[in-house]
Amino acid sequence: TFISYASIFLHIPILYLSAHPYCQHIIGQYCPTTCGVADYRWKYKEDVTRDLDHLQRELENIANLTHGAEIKIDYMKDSAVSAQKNSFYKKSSNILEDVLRFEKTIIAQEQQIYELQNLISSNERRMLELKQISMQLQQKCQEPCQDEVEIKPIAGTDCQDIANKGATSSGLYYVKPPKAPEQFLVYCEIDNFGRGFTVLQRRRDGSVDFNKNWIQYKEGFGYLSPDDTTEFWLYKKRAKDASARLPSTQTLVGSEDDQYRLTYGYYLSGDAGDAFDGYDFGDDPSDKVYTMHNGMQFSTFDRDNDRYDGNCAQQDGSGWWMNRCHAAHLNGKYYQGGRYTEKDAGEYGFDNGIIWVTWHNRWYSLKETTMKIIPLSRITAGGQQAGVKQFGGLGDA
Ligand SMILES: [Ca+2]
Repeated sequence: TFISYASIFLHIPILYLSAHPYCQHIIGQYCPTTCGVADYRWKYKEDVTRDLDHLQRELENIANLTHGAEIKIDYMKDSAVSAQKNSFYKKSSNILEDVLRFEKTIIAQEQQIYELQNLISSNERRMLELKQISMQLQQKCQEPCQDEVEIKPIAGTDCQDIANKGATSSGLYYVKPPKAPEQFLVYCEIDNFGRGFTVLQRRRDGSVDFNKNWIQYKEGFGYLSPDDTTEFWLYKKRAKDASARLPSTQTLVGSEDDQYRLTYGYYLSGDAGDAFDGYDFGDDPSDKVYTMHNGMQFSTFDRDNDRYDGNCAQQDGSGWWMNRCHAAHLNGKYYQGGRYTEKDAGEYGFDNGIIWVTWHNRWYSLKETTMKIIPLSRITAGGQQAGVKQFGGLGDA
């Protein structure tokens, strides 16, 4: 095409000269004249014209092609824009979102894996510790077993029998009443006069919850200690039958068939008075009858044997010889400060403390109590004032 352009410039004068075809005859033969040049150039006119035509067509083609290309480019631009706007863009952004989501999932899973690894290693540590403890225990178990609690060697039918056999100090003893199927452990209080008391109940710090069900009261609960530092309810513990368990105090409590009825026919005077005999609160003429405990059956929240329309044991949170309901309530809720109010009493708002109403009013909860059993023979033998007074000497002022 470079040659073709050169041709265009050369042929412009030729075309002009070709308007004078006759001059070739006038101008000389040897030295090329203008006409000669023109004539010489004329011979190429046809080729040049053809070249020009060809060139023009080429140019036109190029122009057409350029136009088409422009259209194509425009179209492509449009397509690109619309594609970006439409499916492609959406697709790619969806893919992006998916990728992000996967990345997040991967990160979360990596975190989980990390946490699990930590858990595994902490578990491994703990297992190691447990193995060590287990090894220590195994070593200990290989040593001959020694009871760390001192249990006195003398045994008897009850604590008085034990005292009669020569025991002089309080502590843990085995007793086996004649009808009991097996011996069981009790705390015996033995005083300097050789009197033995079987401790039935001990309250001293509120460490044991006395809101227990029938079976628990039947089996006993809390903790026995050789130095009288713990709280418990021993009654019926490891004994199928209360009368078998306590033959020498058979008038105190009945058998389970009779719901462990309290038969408390005696009380020798003490500072605390006899709350078991009921109390006239001044609310109702029948107060004393309604609150005496003598002859009452034992009740727990799941065994209502009281003489009240409702459930005294449930309302007052204890197991006790409920009437409707009580003047004495030694299995009541422990209140650290002693004094308490209806608000403190919780859901039911009744006097649910450790109460001995002939000594303190019903809104004072005793801080220490002990219930002890003594043989009936000792009462009838006389001279038991001090012992029973101790029974009444509950708590503090
Ligand atoms: Ca009832």
